[in-house]
Amino acid sequence: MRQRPDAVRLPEEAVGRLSRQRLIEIGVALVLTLAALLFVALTVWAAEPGAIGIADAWARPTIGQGRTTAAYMTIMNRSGEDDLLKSARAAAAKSVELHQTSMTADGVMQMREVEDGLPIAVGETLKLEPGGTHLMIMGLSDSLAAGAELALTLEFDKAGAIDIAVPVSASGPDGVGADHSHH
Ligand SMILES: [Cu+2]
Repeated sequence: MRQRPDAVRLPEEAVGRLSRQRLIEIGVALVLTLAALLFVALTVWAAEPGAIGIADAWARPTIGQGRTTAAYMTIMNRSGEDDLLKSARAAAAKSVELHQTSMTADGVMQMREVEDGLPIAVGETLKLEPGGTHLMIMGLSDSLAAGAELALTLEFDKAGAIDIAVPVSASGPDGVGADHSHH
């Protein structure tokens, strides 16, 4: 027996209604998922003020009775505006200075304090590394041994204060600075 076109269309419409309903359900599920993702994203964003990223931080162990050391790290400015690392401090130290190492004309390594802070433009990465710019940590209340952690606070012009825990290690995460000849 030949089916009339009408008889064929009816079940199709039923299927059509079903899938529309399913589409709405999927749509609602998607919206809820997106809302959840957005919430997570906003939470992460809030935990990273100004979206300044800090990676590969490390500080040298102190030597003997010395209570001075240097800390290094990579700072990425993923925020939407230029920023400036103004200063740093540590509860365990009397002072933390921003230092720049340079070579004099006669080949002597010198460190000088960076008075006006370290600018980091949008999208730029600032590397604090042995032989270059570093944080000089002075007047530590105790020695720092490899394996310990040093709590530091970085003060940015726009992003404000960012607390980091700096692992104490004889060399950086990628093995840099293992020799002790300079800061
Ligand atoms: Cu220094």
